Amino acid sequence: MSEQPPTPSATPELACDIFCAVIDNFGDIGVCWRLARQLQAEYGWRVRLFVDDLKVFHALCPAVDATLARQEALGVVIEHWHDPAHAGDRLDIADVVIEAFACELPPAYVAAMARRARKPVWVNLEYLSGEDWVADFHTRPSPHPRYPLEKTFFFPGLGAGTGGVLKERDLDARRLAFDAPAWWREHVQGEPPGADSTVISLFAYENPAVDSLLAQWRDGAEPVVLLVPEGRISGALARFFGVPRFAAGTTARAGALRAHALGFVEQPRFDALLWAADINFVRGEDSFVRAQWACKPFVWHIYPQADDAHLPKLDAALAHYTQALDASARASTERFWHAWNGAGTPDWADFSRHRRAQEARAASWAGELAAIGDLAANLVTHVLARLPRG
Ligand code: TRH
Repeated sequence: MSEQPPTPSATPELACDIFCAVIDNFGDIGVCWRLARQLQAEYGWRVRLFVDDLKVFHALCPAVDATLARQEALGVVIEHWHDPAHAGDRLDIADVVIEAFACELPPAYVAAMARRARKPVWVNLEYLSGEDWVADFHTRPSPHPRYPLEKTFFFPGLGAGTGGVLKERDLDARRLAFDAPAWWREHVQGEPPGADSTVISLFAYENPAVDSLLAQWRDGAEPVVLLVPEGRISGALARFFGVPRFAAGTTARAGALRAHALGFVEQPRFDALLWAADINFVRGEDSFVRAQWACKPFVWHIYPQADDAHLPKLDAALAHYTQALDASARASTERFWHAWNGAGTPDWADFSRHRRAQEARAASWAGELAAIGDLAANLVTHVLARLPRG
């Protein structure tokens, strides 16, 4: 969509309000916070972020004080959206209004949008899916039933014709400048493991397949070093190693497996975990995207939905990612991802046999994904084309 990404100097300094309702976990605010920072830092927009759960936000950005109604962090104004009808201390309507993931805007805010002389550009930011239909629905307009307002649906995606996914301008440069020894000293109090070890990061929901996988790593011929951010999978690690808690700072060993529990870090530091590992297990939406930019093989634990609605999304992502692999590596990756998402038992030996091919593919896939353009750039282009003149 944006072969020519908009440059900050060519972009008017717009006011932008983003509304985010946290459903669960970290993904909703994770995506909104990343987008807010990018619009502010890369385009100079004045961004205000309405969030209904500041405690979850605090985990991603410790500077956020969960007791404050209004505050600023990293150049973004943050409002505690304490009630669905609440629309800030003053009813200031921005030039650009983003409702994330179909959260409903406060009725008074929508009414004021309709009264504004220059109507705001109103965007509903959808969840990411790699499915083909996304390109057809991306940027479709939806006129408001009562007001002279139009909202458009902006779809993140993994294929041409979609909104793409977020990627900061300096991300590749930061990845290439990653100081691995410093990271290992800070987070694991030691030097990076030798080349004979496979380093795996594990960020996942509770997963019945994890016990089998831990046992395979323990009993394998190659040393495995596991990096586990504290969270929903930690209980399974504690049970496996027979320790009361697998809390940050814990190290446990069994056979060829050494596992380190890590503290949850602020969002800008999350990528370094992915860069430190050889293979990344990620989940949800935002960490799934970051794993793709890390240019390392990855395994996705997709957010489970009712009626298995997530399974076509899993297969769509697999189709993009494995496209250039040979039939055997492709089938093995599919088997492993399916097993990690509830269909079968993961077979590490089968999966890791294709490691070199997966590494090459992870790098080429990141290049293909980048060709769609970064979501923030695509969104800015979309907004500028719809901004009322005058
Ligand atoms: O937390 P998630 O599972 O989030 C979600 C939500 O469940 C949401 O409702 C659902 O719709 C969506 O998934 C699909 O996974 P995700 O999206 O990867 O978000 C995790 C965020 O946490 C991501 O921004 C990275 C960040 N993070 C840190 O900042 N520090 C850390 O130490 C870790 C482990 C993660």
